[in-house]
Amino acid sequence: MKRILCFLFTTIFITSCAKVSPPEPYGPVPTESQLAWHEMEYYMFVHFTVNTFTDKEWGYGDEKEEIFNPSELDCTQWARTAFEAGMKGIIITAKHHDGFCLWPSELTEHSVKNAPWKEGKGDVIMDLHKACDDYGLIMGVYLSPWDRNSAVYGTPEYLTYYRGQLTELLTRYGDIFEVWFDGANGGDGYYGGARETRRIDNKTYYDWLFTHVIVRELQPDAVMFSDAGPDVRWVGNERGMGSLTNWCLLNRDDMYPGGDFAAILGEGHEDGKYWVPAEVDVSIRPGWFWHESQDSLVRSPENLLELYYSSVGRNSNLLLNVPPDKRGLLHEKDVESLMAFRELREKEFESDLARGKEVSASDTRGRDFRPSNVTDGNPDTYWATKDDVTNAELIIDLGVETEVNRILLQEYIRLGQRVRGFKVEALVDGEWSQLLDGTTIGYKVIRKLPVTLTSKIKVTITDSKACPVISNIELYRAPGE
Ligand code: FUL
Repeated sequence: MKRILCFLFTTIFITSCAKVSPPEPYGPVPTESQLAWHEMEYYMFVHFTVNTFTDKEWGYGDEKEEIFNPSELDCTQWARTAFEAGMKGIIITAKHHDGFCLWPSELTEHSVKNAPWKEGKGDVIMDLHKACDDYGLIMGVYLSPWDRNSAVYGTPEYLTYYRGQLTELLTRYGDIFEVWFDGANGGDGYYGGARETRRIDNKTYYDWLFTHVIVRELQPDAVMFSDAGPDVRWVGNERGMGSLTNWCLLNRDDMYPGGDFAAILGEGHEDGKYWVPAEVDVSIRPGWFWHESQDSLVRSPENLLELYYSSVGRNSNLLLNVPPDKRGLLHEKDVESLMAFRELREKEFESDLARGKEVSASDTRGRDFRPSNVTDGNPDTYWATKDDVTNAELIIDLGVETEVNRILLQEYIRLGQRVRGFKVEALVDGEWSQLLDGTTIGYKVIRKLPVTLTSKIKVTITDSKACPVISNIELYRAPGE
């Protein structure tokens, strides 16, 4: 009898101590570069070229180099502003559709080297690279595939030129975090004096896979953006609107930049074969380039906060364009708005009311995956259920009656994006009252809730592709409501 008891106790002891294995990844998962990209969340777009001086949005390609002559160009001011605004990096139009290069490319005469600025000795990309380094920011480059200046645009020779330019940009300026390929393609232009319309087949002309290999070789840690990825996708609009249902997944095999895909880019594909999260690109002004007539039309701090909710709050990154003016400086109006937006944002998320609070769950995988991992402030720990559970609830005990009106949720995306549906309830007068009905989560969602006085918040994962893995839940009482 003694022996049987001893055996039983030992078995129970060993079983309870056995380490439960983490869930297997489900579906596509992000690469390390994509994970680092997700964490950047908010960074600056800089549109600057001859257009700044001609008051245009798209230069024809025949602009004289002499017109590029900023009187006070100061990339340090751009980087300082981005840093003080809480941004993590800057992506610059190294070359826009007009073909003018902001660096002294050896492959064309149409660049800063023939401009009066710094007597042709200037290099905006180098200046920005140094300024970014000084402020701990990282730099990205936009190299427009469409080039209205190049005489060879539309022929195979242009691809050699384009890739040569890309090689210069990816080898001269340190680490590049994102390479931005836009989808505007072909049309009328100067084309070395031909002044004609050139159409290309954007599905085949650029032979993108070849170009991707060059980027991977020269900057293995960079992500590449376009309508179709391969690493980061366009969100499908330039209004700053991420999609409420937003899968980081995309079936991109048959997609290409400049195709007619805007309608599906917001949501992505629930059954997508690749991890290709969405980036929201939007301008602080009506135009992408600076126009004096738009100095009075800079987005207000409140408007920027709404953009933040509709981008970062919807599982997307926010690439906010702030165009330098003719002086080569970010305009005072834009800077003022950015700083006030930072203050608003800080007040909005001043104190996480869920941090360190007790959490219980209807199901838990094991000790390492305990419910309180979602309120421990550690992005590397998460709550997970057993493999066969795809519907489960968490209750955060706030201890005392507390007012809340914002919730932030994150999945542990190293294991894939899983959640299809969730809801949020609050205990009000002893009854559960529903505050929110949501769909996907992904890297991060931040949602507004009605102002609610409660002591307990319940988050129910109502539908998930595989057992849910939730790394973080935060609750806030934002002011002003
Ligand atoms: C588009 C361009 O045509 C616009 O001028 C702007 O640069 C925007 C961000 O991308 O493709």
